[in-house]
Amino acid sequence: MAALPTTKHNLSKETIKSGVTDMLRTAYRKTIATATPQQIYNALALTIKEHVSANWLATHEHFDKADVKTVYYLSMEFLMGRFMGNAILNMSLTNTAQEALEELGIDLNMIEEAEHDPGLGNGGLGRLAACFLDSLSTMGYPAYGAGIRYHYGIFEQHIEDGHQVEKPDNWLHYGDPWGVRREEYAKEIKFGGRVNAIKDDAGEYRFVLEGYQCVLAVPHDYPVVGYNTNMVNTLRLWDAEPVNRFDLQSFNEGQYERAQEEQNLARTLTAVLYPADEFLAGKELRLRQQYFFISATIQRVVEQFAHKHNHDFSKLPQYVQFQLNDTHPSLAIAELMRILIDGYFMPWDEAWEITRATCAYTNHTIMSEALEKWPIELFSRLLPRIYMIVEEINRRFCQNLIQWYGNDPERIRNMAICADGQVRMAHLAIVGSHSINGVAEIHTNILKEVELKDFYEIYPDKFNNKTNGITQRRWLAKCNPKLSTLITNAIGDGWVTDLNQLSKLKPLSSDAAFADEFMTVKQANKIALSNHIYREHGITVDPSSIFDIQAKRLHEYKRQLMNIFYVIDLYNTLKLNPSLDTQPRTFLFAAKASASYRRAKLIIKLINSVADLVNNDPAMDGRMKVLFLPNYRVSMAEKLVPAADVSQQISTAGKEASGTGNMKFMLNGAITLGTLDGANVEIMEEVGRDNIFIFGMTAQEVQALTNTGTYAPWDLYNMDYDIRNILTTLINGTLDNNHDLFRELYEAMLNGYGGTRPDEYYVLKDFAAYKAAQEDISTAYKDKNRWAEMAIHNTACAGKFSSDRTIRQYASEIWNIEPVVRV
Ligand code: 26Q
Repeated sequence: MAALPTTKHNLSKETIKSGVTDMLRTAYRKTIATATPQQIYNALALTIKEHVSANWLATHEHFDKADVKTVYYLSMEFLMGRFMGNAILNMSLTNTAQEALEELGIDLNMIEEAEHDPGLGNGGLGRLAACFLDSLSTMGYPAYGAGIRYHYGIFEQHIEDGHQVEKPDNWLHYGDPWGVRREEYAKEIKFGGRVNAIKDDAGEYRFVLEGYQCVLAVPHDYPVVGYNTNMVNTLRLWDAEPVNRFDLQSFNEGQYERAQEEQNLARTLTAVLYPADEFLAGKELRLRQQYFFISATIQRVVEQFAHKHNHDFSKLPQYVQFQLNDTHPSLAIAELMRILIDGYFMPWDEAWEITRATCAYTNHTIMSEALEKWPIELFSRLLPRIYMIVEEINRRFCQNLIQWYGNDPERIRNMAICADGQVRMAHLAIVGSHSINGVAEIHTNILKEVELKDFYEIYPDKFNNKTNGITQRRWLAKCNPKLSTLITNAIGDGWVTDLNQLSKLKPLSSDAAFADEFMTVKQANKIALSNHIYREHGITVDPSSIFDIQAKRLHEYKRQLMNIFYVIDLYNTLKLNPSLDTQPRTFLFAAKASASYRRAKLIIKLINSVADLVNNDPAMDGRMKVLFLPNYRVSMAEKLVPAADVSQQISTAGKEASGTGNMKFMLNGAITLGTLDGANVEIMEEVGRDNIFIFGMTAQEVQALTNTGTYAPWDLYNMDYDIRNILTTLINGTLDNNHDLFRELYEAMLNGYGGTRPDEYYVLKDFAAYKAAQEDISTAYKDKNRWAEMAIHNTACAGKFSSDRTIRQYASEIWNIEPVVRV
């Protein structure tokens, strides 16, 4: 395969300086002295983008010439985090940029902080997509990310009187320096209407949509700069625009209302990201969003392929792979069928074979609430031709089932794509893909053995595991420069592109001098976080206390409730026994709750009420502090991760598909306090049982207990003094004046409330084990040498969790794609 042309990153200090000053003058009529940090940020970003653009162009010219196989990562979410610092790091421009700005009298860090953190995702699934793009570029795989250019990202979380309040996140407000609008590739997307069947000359039926609504999908391209490579991939985010700014024809035909409708559709379609994760909000607009970016992407890919390969679509799977990030993009299967059949008159069987060989599906959850199902009424009204195709896929699939199993109506109803008045997107994704993967060993096993058992039986070869990973460029090199430098001084910088090299640190975990330096870095990071917290919230935290962090979306299965219960327990204990010798702790929480998830929001209020109680009690000074840090996002994670001593990964076993925060914390030398769930299991395998705090029921035990239906939290209440005391604190006025605010949580634990089973996520069941593990941690922390050894060992064992490893496995085991040669 032809090599990528060499284009060196030769941006000089002087070029950066003149670029910034010129840009400030042209764009804002400002000088360095008078420009705002935002303006300087934009000027610097544009300067760097201009430089990136040369490589970006060259990369795509090369792709075109060499006719490379390309992977399209289809995702409703890309949680990219700030662009600029990452681009600077990956292009090895950190020193140059720092010096250039210094000579202009500006601090680069301050300018980096001026970049709005684009929140085009909810949590793990969106951030995984971003890590994958970084790895794809760094390792030289031709790839596109394809998604939606939401005008408003995940809401800004404010805390008012302890409650979560959502405010719009207008990330485009100060401009969009990294995006390139590419009108020339715009595509029309059709909704609604009627399908007309017309017989063609050969007597074949052709299906034509009439009376539809139409919007224009316009791509905005963002560069994905890899580390130390001249290859630049593309994140293509589609934005909606009216087909005709003012539809004269419709106006003249008296269809003014239709034109108005289309204007409104365009405005609302890409307005907001749905702020729900693992929590179904089955709204029409979401289905529209899905079809919008899928249809645009597939249309463009097929058109480009047809042009290049002379319409020989049998080769499509050899050149194109679509990876579906959960079921959200699974309309891709039906849309590809539609285009091949209606657009290129391909027979069904041929189109089906090509489609299946081109699509692959990743499952990210076993929470049944998150499984996407659409009412047939809605689906067929909004996407009538797509529905016909889905129906036909379903009909043929059910026919096969009858062949394989005989007439077993129960089984067929369970496995069908269309049943009970709904379209089940997971079933469509499974049937229409050549690969189905889970995101950690235990998760994939649960899919095979429980959740998707029936499908595994008929398609055993399609199922495979791809344990998640994270990019060490953002999650160590960028966010923790002090630790990076220490590691590089010890073992060289090979780890930046080969994380397994961290294992060279293993012997150093018992080296006193290295351990000292390692813990000095940790301490410095804790001080930096403390200073940040003081600046933002006026609260002082003690950097010598244990920094115990749980940062992730708020969900009952993640059990933030268990964490805050332990805080209440510790408070109760210290009140009763003030002279108790405990290790000072700072409990840090950060989490957004889905806007419509009432109980999750109540848990946030509870955390804040407990924080008020504890932090305002002078008896707790120097003993414990509790903080809820508002508006968790990628840029906040970058501050928390380097400063953590303890990483809380405490989901009910069997519920967290993988988790990726667990990997970020471990990489930065935090010790995991966790259940045997998701990737925690594999973290334990890597670090060994002595370097992690594991507690609680296993997934099998949870499954078994759930199946017996005998779990009775009242027994625990009656037998366990701690539990009784904690639950009483919820309702006795200690935390709120009206006594009833947290009654729902009390009821949910003991009796079930609002349709949930009593203590559905086994918080009380696992509590004693959790408390014991927390006490083990306090004891362990006292032995500074042992703790340092554990911390270093965790970093040293993080090699497996690089997204580079994950992507290499996707590339060889699912996509069958080779990297472009690097020069
Ligand atoms: C579905 C329907 C309607 C509206 C929203 C949704 C929706 C949106 C987002 C459903 C799920 C999500 C996000 C899921 C997610 O982030 N899952 C996480 O994926 C990570 C990456 O694989 C795993 O590490 C986590 O364990 C998993 O929870």
